[in-house]
Amino acid sequence: MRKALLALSAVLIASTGAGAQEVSTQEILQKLQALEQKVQQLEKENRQLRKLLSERGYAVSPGRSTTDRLKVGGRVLFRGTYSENEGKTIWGDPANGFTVRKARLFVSGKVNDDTKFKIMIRADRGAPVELWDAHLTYSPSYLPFGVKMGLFKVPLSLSYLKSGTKLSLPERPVAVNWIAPVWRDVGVALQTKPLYGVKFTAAVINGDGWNSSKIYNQDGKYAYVFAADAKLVSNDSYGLRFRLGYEGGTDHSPKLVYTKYGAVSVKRHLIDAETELSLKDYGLTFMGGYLFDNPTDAKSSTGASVFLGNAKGYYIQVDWGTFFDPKLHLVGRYSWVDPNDNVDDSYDVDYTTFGFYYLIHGWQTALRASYTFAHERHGSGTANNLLTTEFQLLF
Ligand SMILES: [Ca+2]
Ligand SMILES: [Ca+2]
Ligand SMILES: [Ca+2]
Repeated sequence: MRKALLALSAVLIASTGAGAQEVSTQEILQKLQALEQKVQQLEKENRQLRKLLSERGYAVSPGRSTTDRLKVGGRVLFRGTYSENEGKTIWGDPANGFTVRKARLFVSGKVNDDTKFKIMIRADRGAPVELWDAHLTYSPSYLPFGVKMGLFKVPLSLSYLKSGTKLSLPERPVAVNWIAPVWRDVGVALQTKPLYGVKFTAAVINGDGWNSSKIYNQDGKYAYVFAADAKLVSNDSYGLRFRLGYEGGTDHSPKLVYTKYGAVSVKRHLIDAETELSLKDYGLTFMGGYLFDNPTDAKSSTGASVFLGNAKGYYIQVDWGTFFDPKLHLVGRYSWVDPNDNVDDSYDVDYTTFGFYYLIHGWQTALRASYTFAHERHGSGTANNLLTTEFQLLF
């Protein structure tokens, strides 16, 4: 660093125009020496300041250390829940209590200008450490598209692709959580950006989702995902984004909603349309989505056919960054889902959620809280409304 600085100043001194010819070599050397002393003095002061800081318990490092080549980071998400009932919460966790909802570490970076990678491990809720992301992206300038391969988020739902660190409410809409493939899978994805703000994605994935056993294409069949994503408007005052996704092929994920009805594998014909509208002058962001799946060839674990109806669902959400404190956002959401239309009503629900988040230090240190009114649309209701509070730390 210092040598580069000195070389630069030598060039500057040597190139200061007509006057430069009158400067003798001796004078240049003297100036360099003076400069060298100043740099040494600065370095000394820098060391002293760092020492002082560390003595006072501070470390001198950026919050999320980033270099061109390597970025190391992670997060801890602490959660407390209070449910009306004693059993499981509407999200499947045991009711009432504290948990470490997310504990994650990642390394990402560039191998060169064309090749990026990311590896993330997690130990959510204290589960054994497991691989959660492991992918390479190769996007050389001579190709009109980039290729992503490995273990990554199924690139379908706008809600799911939004980073979990920037969610307005503790969980994604129930319609998305139940119908969209909100899990990781292994495969290859092509992505191209033919116009500014427009992105097309096509992926071939195992369709076996992710589970705690090894990641393989256990049924030998594939799932296919296509998505179009467009930022139709993006300026200082407004933002409008739309994403349309389709999943076909065989989905055999252990997290399929159809496992509620005994089907472990289906052919998907899923359409997911989601949009986000921001009115930045008012701190308002609206989101909405509609999902529809027509599953065919549903099979139980023994290979027997299972008769399923269509799955349908939607959500609307508003996020308001309050004018009296821009760190405080108020959020409301309504989400409706029928995972088995015209066949089974036992899981037809709608959830109405109110909440807030407070960005103490951006998303790096944030609080979230929400209350969900969980409504079972058929049969006798269950007392299962849920209060959730969260503290998030990114590093
Ligand atoms: Ca498969
Ligand atoms: Ca139903
Ligand atoms: Ca209820």
